[in-house]
Amino acid sequence: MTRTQQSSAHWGTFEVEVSDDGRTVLDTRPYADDPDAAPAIRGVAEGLRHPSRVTRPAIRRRWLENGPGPDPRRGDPDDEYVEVEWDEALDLLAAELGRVRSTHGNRAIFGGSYGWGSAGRLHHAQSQLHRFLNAIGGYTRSINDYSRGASLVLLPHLIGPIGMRELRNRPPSWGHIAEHTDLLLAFGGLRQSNTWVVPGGHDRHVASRLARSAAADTRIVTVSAQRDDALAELGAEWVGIRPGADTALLLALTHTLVAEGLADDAFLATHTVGADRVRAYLSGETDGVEKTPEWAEDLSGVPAPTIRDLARRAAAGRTLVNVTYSLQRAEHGEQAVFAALTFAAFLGQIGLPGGGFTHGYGSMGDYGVGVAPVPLPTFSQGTNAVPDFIPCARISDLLLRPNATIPYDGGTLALPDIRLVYWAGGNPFHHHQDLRRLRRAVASVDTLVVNEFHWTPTARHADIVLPAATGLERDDLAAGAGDTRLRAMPRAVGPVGEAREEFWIYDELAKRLDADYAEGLDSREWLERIYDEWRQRPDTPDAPPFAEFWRDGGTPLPQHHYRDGAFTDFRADPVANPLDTPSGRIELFSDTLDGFGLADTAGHAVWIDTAEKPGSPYDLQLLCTQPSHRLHSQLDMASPSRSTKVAGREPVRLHPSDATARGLTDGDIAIVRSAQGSLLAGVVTTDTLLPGVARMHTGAWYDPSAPETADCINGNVNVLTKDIGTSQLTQASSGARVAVSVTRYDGRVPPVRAYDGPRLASR
Ligand SMILES: Nc1nc2c(c(=O)[nH]1)N[C@H]1C(S)=C(S)[C@@H](COP(=O)(O)OP(=O)(O)OC[C@H]3O[C@@H](n4cnc5c(=O)[nH]c(N)nc54)[C@H](O)[C@@H]3O)O[C@H]1N2
Ligand SMILES: Nc1nc2c(c(=O)[nH]1)N[C@H]1C(S)=C(S)[C@@H](COP(=O)(O)OP(=O)(O)OC[C@H]3O[C@@H](n4cnc5c(=O)[nH]c(N)nc54)[C@H](O)[C@@H]3O)O[C@H]1N2
Ligand SMILES: [Mo]
Repeated sequence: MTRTQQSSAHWGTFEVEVSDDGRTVLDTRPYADDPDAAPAIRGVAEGLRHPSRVTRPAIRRRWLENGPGPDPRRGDPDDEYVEVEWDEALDLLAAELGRVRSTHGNRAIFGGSYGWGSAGRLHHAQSQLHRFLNAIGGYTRSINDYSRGASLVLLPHLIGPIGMRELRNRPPSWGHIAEHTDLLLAFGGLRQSNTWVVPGGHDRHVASRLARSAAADTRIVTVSAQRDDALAELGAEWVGIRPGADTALLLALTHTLVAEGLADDAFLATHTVGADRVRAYLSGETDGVEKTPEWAEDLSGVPAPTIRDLARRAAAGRTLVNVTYSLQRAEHGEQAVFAALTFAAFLGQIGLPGGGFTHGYGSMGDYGVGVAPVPLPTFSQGTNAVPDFIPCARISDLLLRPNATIPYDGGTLALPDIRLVYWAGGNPFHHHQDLRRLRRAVASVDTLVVNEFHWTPTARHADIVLPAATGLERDDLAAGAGDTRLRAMPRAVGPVGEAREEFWIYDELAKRLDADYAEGLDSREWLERIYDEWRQRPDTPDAPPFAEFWRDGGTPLPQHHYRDGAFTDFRADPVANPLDTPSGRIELFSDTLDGFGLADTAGHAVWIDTAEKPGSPYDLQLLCTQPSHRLHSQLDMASPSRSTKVAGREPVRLHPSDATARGLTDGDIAIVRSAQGSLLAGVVTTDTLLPGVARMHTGAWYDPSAPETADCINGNVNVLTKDIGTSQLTQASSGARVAVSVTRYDGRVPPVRAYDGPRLASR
């Protein structure tokens, strides 16, 4: 008799079938109530026992023999690791942490550790690492994210923290859209596969189903370089746009509103500041260039009549302007968000049912689906005694430029001299740009420590690798925003090999360093404690005692559905319900931003041409998008992700005309090059792309094992992307696109070794 239980992941709630001896996970499958489950779920069981699992603590031989210090060979695929007993690994690591602390101070420890980790409120990788590092005196941290890092810095200046919460938690729901919205203008499309992911877990994937029902009443226009960025069933109109040109299009749409008397001057006068400065910029008074549809056509490829028509249609009914995160994950990406907010303000529908501005449809599965009206249980991180931080996407700058300063949000940040990096729950050799540069960066530290499930490319650069128990190998509880239930996540099987809970790892390290991590409780006792603390809060629902919660597999979470959308109160009375911006209104011109005096930021939205664009020899614009069948790099080794590969590696999509011009057909292997590096990819042709545009998903495991052929022979796009901040204001990731060349590869095809793990020796 097999046993079936539930578990949670960022790709959703799912069912786990365990063998009758309780030792093996036989299958993982979608939860029966989930109408649109993520394909990745099928790969969880396979990932759990995959040969790429880290099963014992391992130390890189060169570090073990030579001691800590910079080493240009970090990440060498031929490096050998020595498997050791836990005690030896923990003693070595505690001694090294102690050495760095006493010689260089705690600010020499970088514990930012950006990444998605796993679902689960107690065993949250970053919270646990941060709690441990805080307990030993603190660490240099990182802030913001790779997702919407530019928006997170820009938008608070324009709409304030209140506006930020409204925008994230209270967008018009799909129901509102169906009821009220005539036109949904979707910049960056509405990709179904992106809604399969919700941080923290998700009961029922309903976003694409709701979008489908909204489409019966709402005209959807997607603006993107790919026609299939919207589900075919949505019947969306497609406006093909040159990637990176949205700001120009949005400025021309706003120009048309002004030129044709369609702008809502009353709303602009009462709810915004700076509309006059925007008008002066649009007319060319500011810089001599009028932002007409003809001007935007040259830059974007969208015909001027289409632009005029779109502006008129937007003004004629209830219009919602949505921008995906991808638009701002690029050089000057924040300007697209700024311009979209400006256009929505000129339409004057912000705060009206089904109208205004949203930022999350098509990017995150919980957007517009519901919000968690109560906080969720959390494991406290303690307090950090070190004040230093970086915006997370400046990791290579941090390691390569100790003691330098970088501009950020109107100020300057001094970069500490980092000697030890500890990563848990993230994969920078997946997520960061320009991996050649990142390799040079990690070569410069004394010690790199990684806790991992798998021998990821990041683990294979580490000096100390500690095997962590996965979400199926530990007890936890989980819920995502908008979930209907706080779920128990009982462990399904024991950890593989000698893998341990990270809770145990940090407790052991803390003891060796005379610090207190666990307050005398074990992880199971902590689970009960964070649950009880949550249950006793006055603002949480009437939840049962822990034993009952655990037995029932969970407890309902109240669902709050706003009757209306974001900015309703502000719209109704901007004096009584102001935003917390300097003016109390939406700032279409911000004196604060203007006052920063930055070359790449003005007080209002501006068109700034990017340095990175197609031109000889890198004549194609490569979009780097979120993968459908995995979460970033997670589960890339399992069948759902592998089923998407072409010629045994990550596919590159090309327009048939671009493929033919390069002598390429489906199934060929191509070499893709940029100014930063090169990779091998399998060719797929499709006319759903604009000519001149190519596309690859992120997340293929970096494979540097045949450098004579390419920097990565498995198709990790981040060997191609450029490691520059979005701007001096926001300093976020610019990973969404890069100029590349694509040519046939007819040479010897080296085998992919990314999932094999390193050479291991034991004592
Ligand atoms: N070029 C380009 N690059 C991008 C993007 C892009 O659009 N273009 N997108 C960016 C975005 S938006 C994001 S969010 C990032 C994502 O970047 P990451 O979040 O770093 O990517 P993941 O593959 O999810 O990495 C999570 C890692 O944590 C490990 N892990 C999971 N749970 C645990 C745990 O409990 N403990 C420990 N120790 N480890 C655990 C997994 O095995 C995995 O290796 O990528 C960014 N990179
Ligand atoms: N299945 C799955 N879902 C995911 C993730 C995953 O790894 N797997 N990751 C999650 C995470 S962490 C995040 S942050 C979100 C990210 O969400 P997004 O950043 O919105 O997702 P992307 O897939 O990178 O981009 C969406 C679309 O934007 C279009 N696009 C790119 N550049 C431009 C441009 O300049 N202009 C216009 N108009 N369109 C452009 C592309 O055609 C692309 O298909 O996705 C989440 N969802
Ligand atoms: Mo993200």
